[in-house]
Amino acid sequence: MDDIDSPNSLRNDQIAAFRERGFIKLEGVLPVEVLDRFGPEFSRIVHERNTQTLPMEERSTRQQAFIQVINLWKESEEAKRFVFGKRLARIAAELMGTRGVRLYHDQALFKEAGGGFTPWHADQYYWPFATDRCCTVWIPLQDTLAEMGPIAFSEGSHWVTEGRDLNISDESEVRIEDVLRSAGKTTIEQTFSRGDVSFHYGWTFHRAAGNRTERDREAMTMIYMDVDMRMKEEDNPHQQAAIWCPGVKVGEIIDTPVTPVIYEAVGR
Ligand SMILES: O=C(O)CCC(=O)C(=O)O
Repeated sequence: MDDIDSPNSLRNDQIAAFRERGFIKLEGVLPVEVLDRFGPEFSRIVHERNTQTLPMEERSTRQQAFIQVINLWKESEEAKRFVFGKRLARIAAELMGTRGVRLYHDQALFKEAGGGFTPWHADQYYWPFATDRCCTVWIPLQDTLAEMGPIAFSEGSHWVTEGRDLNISDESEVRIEDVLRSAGKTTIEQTFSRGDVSFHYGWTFHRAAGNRTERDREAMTMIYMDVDMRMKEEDNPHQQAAIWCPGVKVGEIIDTPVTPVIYEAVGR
């Protein structure tokens, strides 16, 4: 009923589309029973750990965009069960063409009722990774129509290098929008039903509209990296390698107790 480990086969054209476009939305990957089981646990943890108490109008753009809680897997066995599930991890490995994936971290992104837009950014800006074999799975916990602010991607933007050095901010929204317009890129915003998920590469530019409804838009995410990912020199203060890759030296595989292997293909 609530299986999160069994394989979900991908077609070759889906893998090709992911690599070409930089993202893919996959329908019905998780049974709704899984969301019924784990969704309330994620909400519980987010509301318990949330420290944001400012009224919306007094917050920065980033603070208006979402409540962010990292590494729910460390908070409860139930959350860990989901985050360590093999189904999504295997899809990530197959999309990226790696022999397996490690978890970098998970994070819940709850866009509150009336919450603001998520500015354009690329996630890999925040990670000290030597290659681009990393991705995020975005898992909405409810049906997500356009007015709730589903994640939206710039098609083929993982090839665009300008704008990669921008922290998520008002500046990134304006400058990356400009870069993508000049490059002739198209923004793809799709609605999600419960059970649908999307994957995007670390360098794929994405954003989300504000939540114009009276209900929170709850999303869970996991960041996967190539099982053989090596650490590079930090190139901005947000990467905080000492915290996220404890004990790892530049050039070494990010093999630590907090970056566990979630899926590895056997016999390859
Ligand atoms: O949920 C959002 O509003 C943004 C999602 C995002 O930036 C991500 O999953 O990498």
